[in-house]
Amino acid sequence: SCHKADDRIRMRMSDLAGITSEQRAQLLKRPVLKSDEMIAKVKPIVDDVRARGDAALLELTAKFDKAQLTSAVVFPPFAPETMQIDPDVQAAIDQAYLNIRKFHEAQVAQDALVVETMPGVVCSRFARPIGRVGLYVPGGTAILPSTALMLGIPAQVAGCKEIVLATPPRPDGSISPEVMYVAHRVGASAVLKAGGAQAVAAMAYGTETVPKVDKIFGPGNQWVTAAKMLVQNDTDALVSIDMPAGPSEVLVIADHTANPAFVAADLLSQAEHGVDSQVVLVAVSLTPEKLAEIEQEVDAQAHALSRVDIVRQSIPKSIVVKASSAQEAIAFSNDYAPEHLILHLENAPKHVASVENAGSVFVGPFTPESCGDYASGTNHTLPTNGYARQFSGVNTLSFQKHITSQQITPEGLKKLGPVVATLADCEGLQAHANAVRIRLRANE
Ligand code: HSO
Ligand code: ZN
Repeated sequence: SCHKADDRIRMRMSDLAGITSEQRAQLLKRPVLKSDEMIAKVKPIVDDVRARGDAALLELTAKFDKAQLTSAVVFPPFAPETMQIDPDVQAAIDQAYLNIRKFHEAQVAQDALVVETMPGVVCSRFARPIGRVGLYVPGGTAILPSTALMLGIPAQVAGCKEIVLATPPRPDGSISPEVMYVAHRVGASAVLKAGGAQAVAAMAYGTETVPKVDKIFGPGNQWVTAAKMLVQNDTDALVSIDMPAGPSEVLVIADHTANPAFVAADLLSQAEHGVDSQVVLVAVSLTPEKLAEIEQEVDAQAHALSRVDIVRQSIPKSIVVKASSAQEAIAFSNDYAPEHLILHLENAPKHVASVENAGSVFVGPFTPESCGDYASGTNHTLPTNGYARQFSGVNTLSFQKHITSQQITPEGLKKLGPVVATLADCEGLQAHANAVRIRLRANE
């Protein structure tokens, strides 16, 4: 090939056959998130914004984003010149918008759940939007209008009344027009030109100009994640968060039917996100030749990328894990609980039933993760770091809460009342029992 052997970009090899449980546990590990340390670092920033509001926010934005702003918030209607984008990009955003909207609208339960548990005892449950939400759209090495879509659309579909979209400004004080266009499409009620812990703090507590929100969503760097965790634990802020976030991940399972170029392209699409991206290939009974082909493809495709310098750091930290069957591969994946799982397997759809832990699954050779990242309809804000064991990705329900309700008739109380009174007596809570008996007597 055209480059020197020592310039090869390659993954580390390991084999599930004959490894110890300690070695297996090592393969399942992510880099340690130093959350305590980071929380201590962001605390002064969060406290400063809380205490001094806009003055602190503007100073921190000047310091970290090198942008001199006189005001951190833009309210709609947004000036057309701030949303001027390439017509092809606009058409692509519009198509992505429709698909994501369609999938997220289907997640809304139209009617309240109504169940008569005993004659005359009717219990129900209905959804209401979370009133005010804050959406964090990262800046940094790539502009991410797709993240604005993934957070803004479910907020809009859920019916949130206030949608604050925060994203770090560029040094000239502007926001990328693509992100502004999405803010407009999703009906954002404010765009906050701030990033990092200071943006999270401003949305959690509110400032003179930044509206306070009830829940904060979105991926971000360690500073953003730590700030979200900090404000979530402050009962004065009274704010919740979507989920803890870590570096982006993909686990690809490939067998003899896999196309080496497709597999390599999928691995690299995750590896280019950042130097700490987590990329795992589980190779199911691949011949050494086939494995070598994948490695060559990774190397060759990597060198052609504009972000080769990022990939040069993330790919050598990535691992190839050899497995002897698809079942063994899926079992490993379930233990790893990847953010994204791609199945390059013979009869890929039949294996989906065995998936227990994953943020989102990509089935078959023509389903690249990129489609889910941008435009197929599913959400790309997904649990990382193994949290796919207990968290769902962001979805329409993430922007709602459920209220339960009940109504009992006199006949219903006649049947249910004695049950409740007995349990209240058992717990020694006489007032509870009285609240029932006083009514039973009145109905006699
Ligand atoms: N793969 C990322 C999402 C994204 N990809 C945005 C491209 N743009 C989430 O894990
Ligand atoms: Zn991506």
